[in-house]
Amino acid sequence: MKPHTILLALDSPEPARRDVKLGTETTLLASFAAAHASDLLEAIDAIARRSPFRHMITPGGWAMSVAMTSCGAFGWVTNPSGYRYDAVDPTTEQSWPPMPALFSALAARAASASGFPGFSPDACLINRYQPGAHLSLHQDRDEQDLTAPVVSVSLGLPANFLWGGQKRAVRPIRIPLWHGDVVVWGGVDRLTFHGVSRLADGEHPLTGALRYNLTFRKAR
Ligand code: MD6
Ligand code: FE
Repeated sequence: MKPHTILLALDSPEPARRDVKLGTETTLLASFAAAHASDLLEAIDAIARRSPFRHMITPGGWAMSVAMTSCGAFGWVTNPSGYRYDAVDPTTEQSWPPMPALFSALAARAASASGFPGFSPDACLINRYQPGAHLSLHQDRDEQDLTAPVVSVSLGLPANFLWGGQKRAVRPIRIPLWHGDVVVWGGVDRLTFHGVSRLADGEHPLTGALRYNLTFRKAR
């Protein structure tokens, strides 16, 4: 092998990867959404023009480093008294932008491919990370229907996903999530503690110095 061949392989930002089972009922579908990335990003921009990204304040009083907005019938919001799903965006005092058909179709296909047929999300939380932003270890437990999975789509800069256990004390493992990766998780893994490490500096051809994550859920 010529030296430049090796360099090319190391330079490649997204090495060829396979789907991986992260847990009994958790699947990483490598690059599953990559072909739709530009359309997804365009739709995110349109949503953010109606319901802008904002740094919500946690009940503890801290501004989150991750900027968030939502689309679909319900959006995820925080306020001094806790977290909840609301049909109204508190920033605009209007309903959230509708969920684009591309979003719900992609989420349903990913869920099906991972053993959760018939997934019909009514909420899509959109997270935007700039370098330094992170998400502390948490469980997704604000949804009424915990039998439905969560489908998570990563776009732009890569991030290390922290994947823990059923108790906060379990030390999480790190799983890099690349542009286009989709994680589907439900069933016995639905309440697994997880988070996202501080985003490293970088430049992605489609998003610049940003990472986006879409999480689809059945909130009600
Ligand atoms: C993120 N994701 O990747 C944050 N939650 O930016 C989550 O918090 C998450 O990816 C539940 C299921 C999948 C996720
Ligand atoms: Fe989460």
